[in-house]
Amino acid sequence: MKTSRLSFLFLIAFFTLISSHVSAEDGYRLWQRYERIEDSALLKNYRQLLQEINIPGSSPVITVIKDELKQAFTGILGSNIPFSDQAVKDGTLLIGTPENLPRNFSLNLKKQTENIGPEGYYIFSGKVNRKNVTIITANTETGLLYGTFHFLRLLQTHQPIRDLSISSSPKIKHRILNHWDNLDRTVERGYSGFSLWDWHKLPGFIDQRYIDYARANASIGINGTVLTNVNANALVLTEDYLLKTKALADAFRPYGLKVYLTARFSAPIEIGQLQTADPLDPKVPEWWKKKVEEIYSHIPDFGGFLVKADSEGQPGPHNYGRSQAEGANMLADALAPKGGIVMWRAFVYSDETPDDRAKQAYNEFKPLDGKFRDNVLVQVKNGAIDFQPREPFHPLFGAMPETPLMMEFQITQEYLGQGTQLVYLSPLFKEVLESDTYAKGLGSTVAKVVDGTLDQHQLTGIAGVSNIGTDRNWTGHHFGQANWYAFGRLAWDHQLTSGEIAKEWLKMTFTNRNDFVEPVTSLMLGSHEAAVNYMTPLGLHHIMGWSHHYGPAPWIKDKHRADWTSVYYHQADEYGIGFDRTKTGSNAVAQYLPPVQEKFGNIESCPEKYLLWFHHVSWDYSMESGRTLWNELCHRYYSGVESVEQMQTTWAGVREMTDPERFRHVESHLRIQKKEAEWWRNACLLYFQSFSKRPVPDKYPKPEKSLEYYMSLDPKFVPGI
Ligand code: BDP
Repeated sequence: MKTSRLSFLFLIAFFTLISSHVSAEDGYRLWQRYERIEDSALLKNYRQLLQEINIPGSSPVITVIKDELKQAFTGILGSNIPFSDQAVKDGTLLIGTPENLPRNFSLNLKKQTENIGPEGYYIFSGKVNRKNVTIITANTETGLLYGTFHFLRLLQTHQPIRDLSISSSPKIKHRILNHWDNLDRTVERGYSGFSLWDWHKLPGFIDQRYIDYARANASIGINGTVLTNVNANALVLTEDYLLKTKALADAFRPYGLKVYLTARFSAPIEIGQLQTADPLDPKVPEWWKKKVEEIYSHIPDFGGFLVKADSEGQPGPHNYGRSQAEGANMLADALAPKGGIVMWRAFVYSDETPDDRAKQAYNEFKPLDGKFRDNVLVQVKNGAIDFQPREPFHPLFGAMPETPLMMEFQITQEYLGQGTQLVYLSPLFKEVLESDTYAKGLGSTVAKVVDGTLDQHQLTGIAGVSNIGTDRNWTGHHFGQANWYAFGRLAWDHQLTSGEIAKEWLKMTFTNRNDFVEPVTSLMLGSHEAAVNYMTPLGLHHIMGWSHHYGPAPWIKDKHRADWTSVYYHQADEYGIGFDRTKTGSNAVAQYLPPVQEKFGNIESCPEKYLLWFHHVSWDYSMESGRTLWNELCHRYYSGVESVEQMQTTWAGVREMTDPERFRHVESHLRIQKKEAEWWRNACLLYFQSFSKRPVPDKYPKPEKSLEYYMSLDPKFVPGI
């Protein structure tokens, strides 16, 4: 008796151990975990409506769809659903283009697919020919893939799937990740390990990671990937590397993911033995034409080039006295016959700092409006300086109606807490997209510039600088995944709200439990504002650590170029703080259209979140809250830290609903975030106090250490440089 009882207990312990191991969560599966539904009524309902799958065809894309469904249904419903090409019956899930679906089930679908373009889809469920069916249809197989992922999202988030009639197509054509990955696998501004691309083992070895990366992108509609750093290495355009690139392109193709490369402007010299890279020297365009032909001979659907020129040491047309348009058009002409595009970055500013850095891109590009070829997009960062925690929208949006402008966001959190902080970026993305340029009167939002509706552009694009690396959970911080996810979802439909996106992501990534989703959604929604408060409140910017940009360093000065120092940007003195960009200062504000100019240019109407971006303001200036500027600054820095404490409390409250592995990971990162937030607050307030000469209000705890202490901190080996 005793022995069998003991062995029984042992067995129980053993299985508990095994099952806890099986359910260990390391974040690898992202939002594609396909967890089993526990609610038996819901499960029954889904099973009833999904009894077999009918998908005509066997192409690579169809195979991908089938594999995904198998994996998803086995997970979500606990058992696979059989594929069948027999007569349609109740509970059949039909997936196909109108031409491929069984005849009497495709009749009305032609109409539904008329206006959804090549990537859109239509999902229907209900009675057709007296059968209860679900139909996913689209004009192309890629559309079917996107529709399938939408349908799976409904199941993953426990939505009803009866009586569906969902039509969706992307608002923006090119939805692209920019990897700042080097050929040696380091990642510029990467905080999640090394580059995914194992160039050394390519083309021979196709890592399963490539496939899972492509799946994840397809599930959110990302359809392009620039594999290499904008600070480019010409070697990637040599035959060896093109064969490696081809292997990646082949792996990604069934997922609708196109491959692009960065083109180093001086490549004709570096790998082509030419003496010059001058776009007007006939040998140079000729070289690019041949290079492009070579690329397309390997990769027939190659997407095109992304170019950083004349910026931060990168070569460009300026080296030959040529314009940005002359440079871009040369590459565009080479790519045009093959259908490729050029994404030419507007992040151009001089080494000599002749003018406010915020003004330079506009000054350079605005006069070139209308001078670019039809297959050129000018890729503009969301703000005029550089991916700061908060920036007013870039004045080029709304200023170049003849040129398609592509949005560039930074998903990797170079200036927003890097790999250690939870900062949900959707509110930042939305704030920029919803900003009104007034280019064509009220309602001319940045989103409408980017999606082409404001100026009737067909060629449209949006780019996000990737935060993905070899870390097991892809993004270092588990919540970094949410930023990749949110970028993709907004690229598809910028009208989604940050809350909707957060909820979807949380449900699929963690759990559908309301008592988890609700509090953690608010945690996420407040996290960007919190970071702005403890880093750069009220329009402050670029006061972070020298070169690595980690932690606070508002004291940085006397470097070889003024616009890489902090004092250049905050301009603190005994009178006050802030960069005067009005008429009395650099007048950068004049680059906006009049209604925006007036709003930002007037200290009374300038939104306080941008106050110190545009104005040099007295320490005693009276703020909306009734506090003086100095006291408001103190208030913001302290409330930023308090918000992080609140985030910690919220997270502690969901322990029971989270798996221990990810719970602890996030918990410890929040602890780091709290320390870093305090570091920011203390360092900045003590430093600015040396100008303001005003006390930190008594109600706040005093910083424990001195300004000298904070100034002496010098973190070494910060990742991502
Ligand atoms: C800056 C980064 C730098 C990038 C540059 C760019 O610090 O590493 O090369 O942006 O976008 O913010 O080109």
